[in-house]
Amino acid sequence: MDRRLKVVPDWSPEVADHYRQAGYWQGITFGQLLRERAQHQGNQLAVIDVNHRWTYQQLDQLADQLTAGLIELGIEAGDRVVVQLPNQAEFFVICFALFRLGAWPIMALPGHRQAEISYFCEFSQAKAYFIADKGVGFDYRALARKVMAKTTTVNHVIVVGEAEEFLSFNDLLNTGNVAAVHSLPEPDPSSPALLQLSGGTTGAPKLIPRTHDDYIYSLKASVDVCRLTSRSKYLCVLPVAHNFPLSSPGTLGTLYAGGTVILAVDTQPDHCWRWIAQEQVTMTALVPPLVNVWLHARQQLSWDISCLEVLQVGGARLSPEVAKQIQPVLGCKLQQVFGMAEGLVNYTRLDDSDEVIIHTQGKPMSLADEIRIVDDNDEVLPTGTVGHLQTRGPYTIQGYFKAPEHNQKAFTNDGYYRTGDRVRLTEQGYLVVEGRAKDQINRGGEKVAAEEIENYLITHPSVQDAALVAVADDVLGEASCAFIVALEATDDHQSIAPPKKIELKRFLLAQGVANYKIPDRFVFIKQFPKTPVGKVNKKQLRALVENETTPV
Ligand code: OOB
Repeated sequence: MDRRLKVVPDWSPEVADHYRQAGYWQGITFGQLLRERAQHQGNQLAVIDVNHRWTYQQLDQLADQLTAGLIELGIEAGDRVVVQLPNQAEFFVICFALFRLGAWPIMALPGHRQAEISYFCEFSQAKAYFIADKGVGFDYRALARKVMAKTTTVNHVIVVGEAEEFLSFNDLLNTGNVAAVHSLPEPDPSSPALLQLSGGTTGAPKLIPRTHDDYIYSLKASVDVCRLTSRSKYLCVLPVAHNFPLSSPGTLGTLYAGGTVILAVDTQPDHCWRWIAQEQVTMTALVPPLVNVWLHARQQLSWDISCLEVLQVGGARLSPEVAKQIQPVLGCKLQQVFGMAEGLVNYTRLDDSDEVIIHTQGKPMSLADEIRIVDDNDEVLPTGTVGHLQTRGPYTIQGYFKAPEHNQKAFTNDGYYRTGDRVRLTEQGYLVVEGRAKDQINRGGEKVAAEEIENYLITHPSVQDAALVAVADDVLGEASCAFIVALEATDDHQSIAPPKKIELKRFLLAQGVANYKIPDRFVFIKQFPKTPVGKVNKKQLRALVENETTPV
């Protein structure tokens, strides 16, 4: 059987054996990992946030208590559970409890709204949904009410904080039989530990099954490259569930190394630098737009952040001009990170030359990563030529969860993932990201699938057609621009007036679409330019805005 057609596509037995024999896959689970850390360095601080300072032993104990509570609720191995929390310590209790049970957390982002969350629940048939009561001016219980009004599968909403009519996280910690947790069967390390979210290129978001074996290996390799130790202190500024701050090496990598994770609730320098100075943070990670904010703040703020050794930047293109300023202005080393939730992560190395650190996006973290750069016909190109990046390896998935048709397009017959990125390889084997072939907008690290938003827009009664494209933006790097062909008022459609921008924004928000996916600009156009094969010519649309030949 074609492995891409499976519900959870996996590696062939031969390849899996090889990854085990070679020591990439260690055959351990996340539950065991935390238990081991708790036994050997129980008193070391594991997670810090504004309200908590938990040691490894406390985190381990809380994870056991929650596992016991989840058993009482009937959550079992293989069940899916949507987790949507801002950066707070309970996130790790929830994840490790689900890891221990063998249930699969779906890593929703705090910015997701009804459209995304309902889709995750229904598509994955999730049994439970974890939220915080409130976060940055938003009440997640109100969102949960909307989700619950429609869902056919979710039985439990569990709230960290004031639960109102839902289940309280704190109560759940004290309801189960903790002794029973110790006799739970250990999940198979080759089974999924979690479902990550894809940046997406299609109408429906894709879920990425990451196994205990593959994800733990990606932590180990990241920790080696980034030289994390039990003395490392990692400040998590980006949303914790995202693959970059979660695993590259991020928070889970820091816990793998036995270090301390500090969770920031705000990305602003004043808040983050206070943490850095107070906790003697050694490493953190940002997306490019935040780097600019931090660089500009340096003049005004006098926090001593000299303890910060490494600033990782990734998720979107970092310009060499900005890259150059990091060491002189912030006083720490830059590490560029080019990764993807599907697997492959590239890092510049800490001892690379300035030339490499400033001008490339790094090289694969593992010798077992296989990469190739190909033309439109999948033919391998000579070194130095820009082409499509394809990859496979011990921590790059073989297919998305429950997406057989899409998998046949997104993965080659020989198991390579088509990343959709256009890159070139330098003589020294480093990758430079030159562009993108996938139909996606990268809003400063936040990914928007064009088709998803176009599908919503064309359901508006006065929209005939819609095309979402990326346009250059000084702050975000890229912003999203929706081109709209309005439905002409004909005899049959007398009542239809051309829509206004604000109306379309409200329309999308009313559909429950996350804020960051709302187009930054709208441009009305009579008809779309077409390519020779009759597709919408997005390149030409982009040029219209960039040359400002159309009033925006
Ligand atoms: C990370 O993961 P995703 O899944 O949100 O997005 C992956 C895509 C890549 O395919 C590429 O198009 C873009 O984001 N990207 C970059 C980049 N890092 C990611 N484009 C240019 N330069 C970079 N440095 O974004 C992600 C996952 C793990 C580690 C780091 C980033």
